[in-house]
Amino acid sequence: MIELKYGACRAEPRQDASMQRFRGHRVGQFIHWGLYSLPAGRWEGEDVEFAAEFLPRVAKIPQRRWEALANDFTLADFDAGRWADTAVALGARYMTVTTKHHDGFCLWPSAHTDFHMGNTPSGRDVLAELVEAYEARGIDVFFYYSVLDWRHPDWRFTLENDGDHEAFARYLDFAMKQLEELAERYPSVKGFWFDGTWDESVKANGWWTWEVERMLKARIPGVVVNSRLRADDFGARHVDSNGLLMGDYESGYERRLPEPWDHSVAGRDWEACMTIPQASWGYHQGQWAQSTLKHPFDIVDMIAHCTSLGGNFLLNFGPRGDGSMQPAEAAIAGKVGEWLGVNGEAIHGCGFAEGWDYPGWGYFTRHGATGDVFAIVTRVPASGRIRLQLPAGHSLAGIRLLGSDAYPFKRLADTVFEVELDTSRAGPLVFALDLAALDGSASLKEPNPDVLN
Ligand code: H76
Repeated sequence: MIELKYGACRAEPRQDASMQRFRGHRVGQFIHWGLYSLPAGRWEGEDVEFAAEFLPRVAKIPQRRWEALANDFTLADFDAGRWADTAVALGARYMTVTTKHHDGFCLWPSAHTDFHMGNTPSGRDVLAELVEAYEARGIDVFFYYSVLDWRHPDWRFTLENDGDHEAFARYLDFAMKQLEELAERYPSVKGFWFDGTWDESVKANGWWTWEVERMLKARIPGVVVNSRLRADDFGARHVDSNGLLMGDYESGYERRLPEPWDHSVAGRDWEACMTIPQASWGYHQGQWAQSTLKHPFDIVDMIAHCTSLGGNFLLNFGPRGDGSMQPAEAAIAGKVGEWLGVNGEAIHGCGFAEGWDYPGWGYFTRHGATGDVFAIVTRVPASGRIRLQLPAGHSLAGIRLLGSDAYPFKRLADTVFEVELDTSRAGPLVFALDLAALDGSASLKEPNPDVLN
C-alpha cells in the first residue's frame, strides 16, 4: 500500500441507508439545460454537428455573444412540475441536473458570479423550483457541477508557471465557495455529480477533490459523490494509486456500458449515463441529432444491462431553451416507463445475480442477495426459445411472466429449462423464477475446459 493523503476514503462499498437508497434506484433522469439550450446546436443558420453544450467552443463564439443569450432565457414555457412529471412517467427514482456546465452559467443565483439565472429576465431560481417539484413527487435530486469552467478568468487547463498556480488556486477557492453555497441553499440534495475534472490542473490538485468530498459529507449527511470528482496525491483519477475507488460510485461509463459478461464490475457501485440522441447532452435541434434518437426498448435493454451488473442508469434529457421538454423525449420517457410499470420489480432494488452466467438472450437480475431472480429477455433467439441454465443445486418450481401469470416451461435436465417465448407481446419479456433446491445429487458445476486458459 502506498501512503496516500488524498486517496479513497474506504476500501469497501458504503452500506449506509443513503447509499442503499441510491443503489436501489437503478433508473435516473439526467438533465442538461443551460444557455446552450437556446441555440440548440445551430449558430448563424448553420447546424454544428457536435454536442450542443459544446457549441461556444466548437463554433468559436465570442464570449460577449454567448453571454447575451442570457437575455433570451425567458422561461416562456418552463414548469418544473412538468419536468418532474416526465421523470415520474419514465419510472426514474432520481434526477441529476446541470447546476453549472462548462460554459460557467449557473442555474441558481450564485453570490460568487454574475453569470446566473437570477440575472436573466425572469430572475427565477429554477434550481429551487426543480428541487421542490421533484421532491414533492418522491424523486431524489442530485446536482451536476462542472469543475471545468471556460469563462472564469482563473480557470487553467495546465499549470505552467507561478501565475497559473496562483490563478488556479483562486479558481479552486471560487468553486469550493460555489459548492458550499449549493450545499447550504439546497440541503436536501442527495448527491453531487462532478464533471470536467480531467485536466492536468485538477489532477495536480487532488487535495482539493478530497477536500470537496469531505466538505460535502460534513455538511450533508448521507450525500453521495461520484468518482469523477476525484484525483489522489499522484493525480490518479476515479481509482487511487492503491486501486481503491474514490468517491462513492464509479461514474466513468459515459455513453457506453460494460460488457454484459464482465461480472467484475458488479463488486463496485457504479452508474452509466446515456444520451437519447447519439451524441448530444444539450438539446440539439438538427437532423444530425434528431435522426438518431434511441428506441425506448433499446433504452430498456440498457437499464436491464446495468441492473444485471449492479449499476444505475442515468438517462439524459435536453429540455429546450423555452423550458419545455422535447416532445419526442417525453414520449420516449413514457414508453420506457410503461415497460417499467409492468416490469419494474426486476429493476428497482435489484442487482447482480451471483452465480448466474450471462445468458446471451438478455440478463438475469436479482432482488437482494437471496430474493427473486428475474430473466429479462431483450434479444429473442431465432428459435423463439430461451434456455434457462440454473446454478448448480437449483431447480425450477415455476416461472411467472410479469404483467401476466404463471407461464409454461420445459425441463431439459436437472438445471436446464426451456421457455418458448410469446413473441406477440411488445417489449422485452420478464420472467420471475420460482426457484427450488435441487434434491439429492446437488452437483458441483464442472469447469468448462474450453474457457480454461
Ligand atoms: C465531455 C463531456 C460532458 N460530460 C457529459 C456528462 C456531458 O455533460 C458532456 O458535455
